[in-house]
Amino acid sequence: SPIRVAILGATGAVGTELLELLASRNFPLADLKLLASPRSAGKTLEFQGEKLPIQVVDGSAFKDCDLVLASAGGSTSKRWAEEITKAGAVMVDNSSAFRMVPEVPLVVPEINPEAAQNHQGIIANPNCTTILMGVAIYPLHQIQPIQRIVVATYQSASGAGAMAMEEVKHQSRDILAGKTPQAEILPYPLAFNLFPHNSPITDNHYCEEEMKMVQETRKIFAAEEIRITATCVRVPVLRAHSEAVNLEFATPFPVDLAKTAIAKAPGVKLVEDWQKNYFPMPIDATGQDDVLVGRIRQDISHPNGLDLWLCGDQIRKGAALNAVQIAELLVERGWL
Ligand code: A2P
Ligand code: 11C
Repeated sequence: SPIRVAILGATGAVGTELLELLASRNFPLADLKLLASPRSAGKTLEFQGEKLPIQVVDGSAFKDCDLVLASAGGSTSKRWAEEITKAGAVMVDNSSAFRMVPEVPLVVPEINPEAAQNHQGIIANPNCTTILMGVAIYPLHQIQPIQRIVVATYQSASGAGAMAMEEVKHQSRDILAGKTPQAEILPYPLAFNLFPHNSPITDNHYCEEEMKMVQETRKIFAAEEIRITATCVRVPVLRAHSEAVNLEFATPFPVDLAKTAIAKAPGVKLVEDWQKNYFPMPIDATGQDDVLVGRIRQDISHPNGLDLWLCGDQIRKGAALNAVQIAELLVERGWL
């Protein structure tokens, strides 16, 4: 039966994509409520040709909801989680607030759909870089367990929200006009520049984004033993993230087997033209559902190593699409 849905953070980069996906994927909607902060009071958003009002979130907003897709930041998720679950709705949360809580499933439908079954009202959507890497390498992990991952990311502005995307455009215009670029949303100018990821640095000198890749990947793969190290970098790309991934196995992993496995896995697309030196690029991944994977090659420094390169739309599979796929999974399996 049709579902009563609310989007918390409907005006954001991920929120507007959620709206688009619910429409284009014909999600079985009984009702759709758009929620945001007081800054958005009085605004509307278009959905299937209709103008829907944005409501300022409050305690009564979640009555009459079956499902809440939340993408308004961790503190907003924490603020409203209890109200949402008390109202009897299931929360699919795109923030990092609950991801590592043991009883909260952390789900990528191509990897661990069954984990969603035992939810207690909250299901967490992983960090974008974790999702994109996960769908690309899980097909290999199923053939032979991955022992160690070394990853470097090239993360677009969209990961810092819609305002950060606008900021990079402004900065680019300013630089081309000979002006000094201003940084307000991001900590430093990103246009014509890059910097190590802007999340807080933790005690071990990794930033939070890097530790999310370590911890979330292990939880989703249900493989605490995988050794993972990450270096996360913000680059002046608008929407899609890229990642250079080195994998180590217990024995050699044939490159051809890796290519076949990735080519037939759900959610990924093999993109390689060695003659033309054409491989995944953020502009090609933008707007795509699939994670593009290429440059799959033997690691010449280690007999049991493989290298690969991937690009994925941070707002789509990295966030909104994965959340909608979780919602579809709940509906299909009757787990709402
Ligand atoms: P608003 O537009 O009213 O500020 P992004 O990730 O693109 O920056 O988007 C963040 C989303 O989260 C926006 O929809 C924003 O709404 C929403 N949001 C931010 N803070 C709050 C809050 N305190 N309560 C409700 N929604 C919030
Ligand atoms: C980025 N991955 O690209 C971040 C944004 O834990 O959901 C999302 C952070 C998160 O900056």
